[in-house]
Amino acid sequence: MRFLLCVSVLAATAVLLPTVALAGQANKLTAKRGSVRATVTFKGSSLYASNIRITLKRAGTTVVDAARVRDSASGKPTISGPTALAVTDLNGDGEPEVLLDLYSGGAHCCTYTRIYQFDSVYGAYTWIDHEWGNYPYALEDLDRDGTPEFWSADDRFAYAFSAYAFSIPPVQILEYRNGTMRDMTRNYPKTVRRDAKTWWTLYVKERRKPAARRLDLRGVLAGWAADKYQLGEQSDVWKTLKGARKRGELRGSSPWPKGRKYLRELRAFLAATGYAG
Ligand SMILES: [Ca+2]
Ligand SMILES: [Ca+2]
Repeated sequence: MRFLLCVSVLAATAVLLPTVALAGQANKLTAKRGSVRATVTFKGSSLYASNIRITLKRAGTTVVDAARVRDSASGKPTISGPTALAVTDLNGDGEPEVLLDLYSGGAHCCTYTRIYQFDSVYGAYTWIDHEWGNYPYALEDLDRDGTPEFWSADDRFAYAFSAYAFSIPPVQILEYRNGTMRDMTRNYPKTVRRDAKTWWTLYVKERRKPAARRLDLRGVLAGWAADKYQLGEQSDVWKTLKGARKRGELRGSSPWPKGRKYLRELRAFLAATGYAG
């Protein structure tokens, strides 16, 4: 139930973000691992910040000196609020990376992580941004190999088959390798099976309730189906979904598809998002 808890918290993301200070007040985040020390300063709060600057020191040398944190696309100084800073070795090469979490506003959108990686050839830091969308992440060494994975949920399922509140996203596990984030969810079947079980339990509990008082089962079953696909159990999915349609469980409000149309669109969606591959 851990992830269910995690997801249920998400609707209040904006409220839960660590805040706050009075506008104009200077704030500071620091983190350190091994020889790498990171400092972020900003004015305002983690909801709306200005003058965000980052300093990265490595082995006693200042590599990035109070540089403005800029938007990757526009190059303009970002106003995304810094919410967390961490230093950890993401790929097990002995060199710690720096993770800066930023929140760019909105109730259901958008948190992203900027990952700074040291380039030993140029003696400088480069970065990538990874968008999380509606769902948070946790860094956890799921396979206990000494390097952490990003444990989150697939944001493409938000609003896909039901309203946001009933959208159930399947678990998504990402690894940072060679300067990019890679979806490695299929390599973690135990975690996926636990996630599938969570959504199945929720479905069974909800379908017993009168239609007017239960969650939109279309959203719950979509997330469960994606987990089952990751486990190679597609035939279970369609057997269950066809039964659900016959029992009238795939009805609900528009504009989301219902009945047979739901089955068709979910099948196409799972293929388009790479679950069927
Ligand atoms: Ca590293
Ligand atoms: Ca690991």
